[in-house]
Amino acid sequence: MATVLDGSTARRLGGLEIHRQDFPILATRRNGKPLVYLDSAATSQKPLAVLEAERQFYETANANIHRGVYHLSAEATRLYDEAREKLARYLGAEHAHEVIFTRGTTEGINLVAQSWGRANLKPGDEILLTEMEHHSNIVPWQLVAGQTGAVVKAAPVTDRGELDLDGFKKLLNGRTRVVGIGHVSNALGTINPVREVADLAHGVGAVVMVDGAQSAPHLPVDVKALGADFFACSSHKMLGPTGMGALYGRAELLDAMPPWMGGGDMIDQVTFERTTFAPLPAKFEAGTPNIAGAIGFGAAAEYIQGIGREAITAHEHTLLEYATAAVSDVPGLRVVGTADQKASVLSFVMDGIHPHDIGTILDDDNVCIRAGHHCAQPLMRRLGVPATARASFALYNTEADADALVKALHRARELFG
Ligand code: C6P
Repeated sequence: MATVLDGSTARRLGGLEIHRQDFPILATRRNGKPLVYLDSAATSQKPLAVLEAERQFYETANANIHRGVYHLSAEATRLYDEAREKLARYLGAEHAHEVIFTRGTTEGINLVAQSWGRANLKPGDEILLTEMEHHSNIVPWQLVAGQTGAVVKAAPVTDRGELDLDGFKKLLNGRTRVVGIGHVSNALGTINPVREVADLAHGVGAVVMVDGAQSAPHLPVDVKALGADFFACSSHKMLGPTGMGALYGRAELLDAMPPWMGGGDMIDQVTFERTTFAPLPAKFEAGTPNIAGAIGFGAAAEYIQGIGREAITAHEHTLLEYATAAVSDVPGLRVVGTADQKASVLSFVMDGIHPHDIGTILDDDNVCIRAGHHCAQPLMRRLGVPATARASFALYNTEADADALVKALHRARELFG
């Protein structure tokens, strides 16, 4: 049974309901059942503002950027540059050229590992991560460790899924050159104390790579206040199109870094003997970029800011608390990840039912959740579970979605006994 809401909670939950109509997919039904989309940590749904921005670009301004002398190319370039400024504002970057457009968080972290890492790491240097990192913030570092002789270490997490700060401090030392940390864990929802970690890392001269894939959509992000040297995020988790992302880097770091991909648009002069490179941000954007994607991404950032990130954070927090209380009534269900500070993710296991079976049964009720290791195998191993079922919330979810989740979980319980 769902927890009964008091009046003020209900009002707060209803506060963002008006925005549901901006997301056409939420009005779809399957077998007569409304869509209950609880997998926004995997990818978010898209509002009309984003769909329209891309459509309008293709209908009225489509041309390649930085190349044509004709008006259409100038307009495409203007829209692309404007999108970068929107993302810089969204992330709190001081300069637009500190924002590099990428294909997503994964590419952003690989860029830092391959460009900064290969130029700066040497044998014996240490790369300090945490046990709750997504594979995207592990594997790129292992690759560059293999190339440079550096070593990857992982700071421990507690049974509740919080970073063990003492354990982190024990591993941090003068050999630590880079600290990689997820702002919000995709598997558990834990919000990490990034500022504290960044201050400690800077104290030993390390640079800080923040994986912002799960924080940029849900929390007010200010890269300066966080102390991030690098911050990567994905458009598709932030109501924007797929195949698009942003990497923030401090200008003096990016300036000193070599390009990691070569091609058109990133050069100054090319001869067969030698090439000189364009200034930021072009140095890191070889080839024709995802122009429409950038414009859609900018529209998504603007849409979120129009609603207000504080309001979104508060809404999702209330919903997470509501859903967490409500699922506790399901027999044999255990929440995995009970950190004090959490955002938007509810991971759980159920006695006698594999998470994949939970996901399949819920799908009969048109309730979409994710089941699996969530690309965080070391974390699953640490917590002693092969996989979890995960419901994740966004600004368009309501208490009715949480109620549908709980109802479907009771049905799963009945089916499996
Ligand atoms: N997490 C999830 O269901 P890309 O694929 O590059 O947009 O994002 C990768 C990534 C990096 N870090 C974190 C913390 C993430 O959550 C993700 C993507 C999805 O949890 C797909 S595995």
